[in-house]
Amino acid sequence: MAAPLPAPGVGPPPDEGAASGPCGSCAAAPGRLMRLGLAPGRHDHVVALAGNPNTGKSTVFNALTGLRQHVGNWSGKTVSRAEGGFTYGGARYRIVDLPGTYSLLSTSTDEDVARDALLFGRPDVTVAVADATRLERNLPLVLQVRQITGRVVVALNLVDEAARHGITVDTRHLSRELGVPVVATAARRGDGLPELLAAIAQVATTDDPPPPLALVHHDPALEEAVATLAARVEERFPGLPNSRWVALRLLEGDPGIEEAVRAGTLGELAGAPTPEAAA
Ligand SMILES: Nc1nc2c(ncn2[C@@H]2O[C@H](COP(=O)(O)OP(=O)(O)OP(=O)(O)O)[C@@H](O)[C@H]2O)c(=O)[nH]1
Ligand SMILES: [Mg+2]
Repeated sequence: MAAPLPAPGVGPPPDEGAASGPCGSCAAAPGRLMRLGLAPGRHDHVVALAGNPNTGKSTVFNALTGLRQHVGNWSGKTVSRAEGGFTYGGARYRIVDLPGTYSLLSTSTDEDVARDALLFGRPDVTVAVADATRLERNLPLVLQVRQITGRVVVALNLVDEAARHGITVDTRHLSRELGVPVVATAARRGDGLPELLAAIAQVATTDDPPPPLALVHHDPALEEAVATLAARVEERFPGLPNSRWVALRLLEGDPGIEEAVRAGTLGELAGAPTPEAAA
């Protein structure tokens, strides 16, 4: 296991390729982090940080990249996506810090940024950062993320705060229930980040991720409507992931998704050709 990471946010952001991690000269060794700052260019894996507002996403982002995304004790600090990089175990990662969101069913513009990145950006790993002191409020988003992908790691953050309130979370049980790794972290002081990195690397490289949690409907009429509509969505937006999710939103009358379908921009979110371009 790698040594604990030093506290994040000390010193200026490193230059591209410069090492600021605990083992700058041995980035290719397994279990070692090298922070790459902005790190444009090639990468092996993309990691997205998702979660409710104020759960510590930017704190994790800063610790892994050496960058200094705004961190503060109020919700809604991150309003657009920020990207940085690190290497770990010889692989190069691009990591995306997203605005906090309570739901992928969206909402506000900030939340749309997060929703679109998660649903249509197809990250290799989604790290769902959850607040251990308010787990019940954080789990709906974690479950929604699990419904779109099995390539998920849950960072159960703020466990230091939780401990102060006498709260402990059975991470093993939670991991079993969700079917993905759950790692306890106190990101502000670097606790659990080596374990989080190991879980990210494992999920990024596995050939056999668990399937997304099923969007099951017990009403056969609804199931048929979802299947029919999903097929139409796929036809109109070839290559669009999560067409069943889109179909459900359309049936619910989600105005943002309706507009993206009507304007033909839904495909662009996935990097797929627009219907016009594909025609
Ligand atoms: N005690 C404690 N505080 C933490 C921990 N992680 C982050 N914080 C603090 O929690 C607050 C929110 O952290 P951020 O990283 O800005 O949270 P965020 O999820 O990016 O917030 P938004 O961008 O608004 O969604 C800051 O004051 C951090 O210093 C932790 O593990 N323990
Ligand atoms: Mg943030």
